[in-house]
Amino acid sequence: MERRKFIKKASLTSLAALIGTEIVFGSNMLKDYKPLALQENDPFKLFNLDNEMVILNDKPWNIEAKAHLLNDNITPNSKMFIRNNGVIPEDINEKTWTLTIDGESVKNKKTYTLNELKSKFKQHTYQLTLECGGNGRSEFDPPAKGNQWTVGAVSCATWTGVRLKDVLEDVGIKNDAVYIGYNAADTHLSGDATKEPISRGAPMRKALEDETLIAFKMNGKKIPISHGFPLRLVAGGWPASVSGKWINRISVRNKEHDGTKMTGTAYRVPKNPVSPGEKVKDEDMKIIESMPVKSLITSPQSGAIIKKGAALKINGHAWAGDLQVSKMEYSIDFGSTWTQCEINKPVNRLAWQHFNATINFPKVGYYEIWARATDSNNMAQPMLLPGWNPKGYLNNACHRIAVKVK
Ligand SMILES: Nc1nc2c(c(=O)[nH]1)N[C@H]1C(S)=C(S)[C@@H](COP(=O)(O)O)O[C@H]1N2
Ligand SMILES: [Mo]
Repeated sequence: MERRKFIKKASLTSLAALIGTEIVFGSNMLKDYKPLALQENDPFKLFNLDNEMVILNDKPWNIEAKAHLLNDNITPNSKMFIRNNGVIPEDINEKTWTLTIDGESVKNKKTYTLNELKSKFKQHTYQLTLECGGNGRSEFDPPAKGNQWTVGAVSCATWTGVRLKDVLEDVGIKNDAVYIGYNAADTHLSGDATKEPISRGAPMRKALEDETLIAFKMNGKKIPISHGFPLRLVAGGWPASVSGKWINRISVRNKEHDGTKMTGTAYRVPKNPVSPGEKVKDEDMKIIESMPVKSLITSPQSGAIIKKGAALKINGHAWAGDLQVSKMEYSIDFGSTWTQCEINKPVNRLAWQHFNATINFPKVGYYEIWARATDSNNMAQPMLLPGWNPKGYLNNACHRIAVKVK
């Protein structure tokens, strides 16, 4: 008879992290036993999410917020979208976790433990906007394959870590460096260990920005497993796919990084406008860099009933990739006329900005409130859908909510 195999300590630790507390007699669990709390596979318990979050996919987990859930200035963990390309790694042990910096353009390849990173380099904290390149995909026609994000694949949390540029300075960068690329511990959905779910990166100018972090804290605590514990890259303002979760390696490349999902239609859009449904050649596509200007009305919730004669306060956030939002407006007449909102300066570069306005409606009836942000280069959001592209990226159309005055 086969000997009973008990669960390994490392697995126990990550199971406990998923459940959110110690499994007291966990060492008695057989190797393949799955605790009931996880058998139910309830993502709300699993990831401690707000129960209004919307599951788009469970293999892999892809979960988005609704607009009104994002009303906080700083996105709490429970309301932060989750986007995975593969399987969340198990057996994460922060004591033995390392980050290797290598690549053709590194002078001295080095491997750091988490403690070395934390003690050797100065720590910085920023609020950083992360939006999935595919946020808004559900509106494109013909539809694009992939998760049908509506508006909720965006967040602005507080991230703490060390600057990638300080670490790169420590290893020394050769003159021919053009790009960094990350590798991470998540695994391919097929189970094929030779395949990676994703390995993206950014050109040196983004890698070397002050706000580009190798982060180990989110909202003041250890990063939740679903968001990249114990270590993730955070490059605010760019498609969030650049912000690699569970990273164990960053390579400094002497060419554009060619990892999984850097080529073809992945996170790339046509260089020139194409007609909907058109096939686009590889060489006519370009990598998405800074995200376009966009905004979200987070209060009231669409469908609100307003009392006749009462003024309505609206609130929301606006962001503009690497740029700032310089103007925020709303319209209640389907975009014929626009009125300015009040908008704050960002807390730091690449943090989203908060706006508000007080609206008086002329009479009872149905209205739509449309919100439009303009960036510091004077580019405004399109009122409706922007240019079609094969994978349905970069939909920055004006957010619209419906209200009734009764
Ligand atoms: N290792 C790894 N990093 C990753 C991903 C992934 O699947 N694996 N998904 C990327 C994508 S496409 C997005 S939009 C963001 C989502 O970050 P979040 O789940 O913390 O919100 O993580 C990025 N980093
Ligand atoms: Mo994404």
